[in-house]
Amino acid sequence: MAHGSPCRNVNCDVAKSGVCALDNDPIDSCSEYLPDEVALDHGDDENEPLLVVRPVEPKRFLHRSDMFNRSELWSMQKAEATTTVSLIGDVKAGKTTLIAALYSSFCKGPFAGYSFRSSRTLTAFARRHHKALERSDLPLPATDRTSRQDGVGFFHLNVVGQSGPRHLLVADRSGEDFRAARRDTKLVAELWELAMADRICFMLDAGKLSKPETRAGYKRKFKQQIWALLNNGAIPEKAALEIVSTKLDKLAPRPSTEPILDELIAFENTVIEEFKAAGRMVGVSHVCAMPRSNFGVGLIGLEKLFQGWLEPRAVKEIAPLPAVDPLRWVDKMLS
Ligand SMILES: Nc1nc2c(ncn2[C@@H]2O[C@H](COP(=O)(O)OP(=O)(O)O)[C@@H](O)[C@H]2O)c(=O)[nH]1
Ligand SMILES: [Mg+2]
Repeated sequence: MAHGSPCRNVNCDVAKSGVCALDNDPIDSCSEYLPDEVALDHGDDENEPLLVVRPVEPKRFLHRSDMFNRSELWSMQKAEATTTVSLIGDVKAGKTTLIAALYSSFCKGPFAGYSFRSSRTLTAFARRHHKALERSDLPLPATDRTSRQDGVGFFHLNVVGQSGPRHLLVADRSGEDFRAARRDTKLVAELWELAMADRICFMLDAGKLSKPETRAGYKRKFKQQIWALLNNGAIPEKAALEIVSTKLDKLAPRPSTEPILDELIAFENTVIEEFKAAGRMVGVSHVCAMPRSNFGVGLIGLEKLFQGWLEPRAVKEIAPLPAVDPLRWVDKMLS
């Protein structure tokens, strides 16, 4: 039998014609017809390429690990229940340093009653932290300036506490964006992340209140920032509001390590009253994330701040209110 032919009879052309030379029909009733043999691999064809079976490697997807942009944010929020915190503050108010300090706290171990589980933005955290600690040519450590071109980015932290695992997203936007929106309220609409924030923190640079020459101007700008956002509908009703006063070390003149808070508290109280008049509650936190003016002061308020951010909030009442004097029976069921 010619190799490759299903028939032992060399005169049979069944492979091509499909007709048995001995007129057997069906073909496999012929005793010479052995189609199965064809299927066998005789292993005598030296030119046949070797079939190499390689183990299938599982695909690995590496995360960029940089700050989330808008589309990455949506996919995260679709997959997990998240708490989003937005930091609002002028240039150099201490937003990025605060974020780096929270990351650095988790690098040391459990923090504020939570343990670190994972982060999808580790590189972004590490870069900010590195910059804050780096022994550079600068006279003092500093974080990279977040610029207007950067837009808004989100840091992600997945931690676990007594209430179970939590996903925290912290928005970091350039102070220049907030400053621009304060001066031209048409730009307020571009601060899109505020609409989805669970908590909005107004970052108050307490260092600016320590100097009589900057105090009055800074207080005015701080309030202007709040009103520009409130009056233009950028602060959602559902968001918890908080004044986060930063750089408390600047209120502790050496050799004292106790910040003098009178001026700060008096100003915070006027802002709280203004919020109250507008029908909004606002909390206050005091922090020192990098005591570079007075190291004796140490870190202040980070644990309490973080716990407040992840505090479970009252679930909103989503049941519809009963209709007044309903006409339809279906509406009467609610009352
Ligand atoms: N003394 C002191 N300086 C701080 C503190 N937090 C931040 N800074 C400094 O303030 C400057 C601006 O901080 P940064 O976090 O970049 O501000 P951002 O523009 O709001 O992100 C940096 O030089 C920081 O080192 C603090 O708690 N104490
Ligand atoms: Mg910044």
